[in-house]
Amino acid sequence: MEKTFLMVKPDGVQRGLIGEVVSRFEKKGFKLAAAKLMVIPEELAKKHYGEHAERPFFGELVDFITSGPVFAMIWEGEDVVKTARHMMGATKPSEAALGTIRGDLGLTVGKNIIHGSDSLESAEREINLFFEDSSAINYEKTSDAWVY
Ligand code: FUP
Repeated sequence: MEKTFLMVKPDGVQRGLIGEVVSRFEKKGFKLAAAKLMVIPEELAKKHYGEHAERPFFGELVDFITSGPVFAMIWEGEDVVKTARHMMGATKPSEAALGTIRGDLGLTVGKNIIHGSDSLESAEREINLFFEDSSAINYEKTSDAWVY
């Protein structure tokens, strides 16, 4: 089954939105395969956001994402990468549709509550960066029979 990497960013953790975010993906029917509360080391943050290394906001981005705990997760399900991106909403909360996480709960592009992989390739890369091979739990979710 397809997997993606999602992360409640430091603003979401501080605002008490872990449960809200997890709840949306649970209700949609996706399966949580791994989760951990962690403070991202600077080196990992730089690798994770490597594609933005030349952008003017890179320093701020790394400072922000390492500024406090994040809640890192692996979620599984049919088309989870693309569907999770829809559920997150556009990068800028001012452009994110209502009903999405960023559209409902965010105000600024920097503090936009959630990160989610933008392709199958980045999902694999980010899962490998944040989780050990063995940490995704393979289990049967009985409600899956009612989702698929
Ligand atoms: P997204 O995939 O929607 O998280 O967006 P990007 O990968 O394009 O950007 C990653 C993060 O960089 C965003 F969550 C917020 C930050 N960012 C800025 O701070 N300023 C910008 O102009 C663009 C992105």
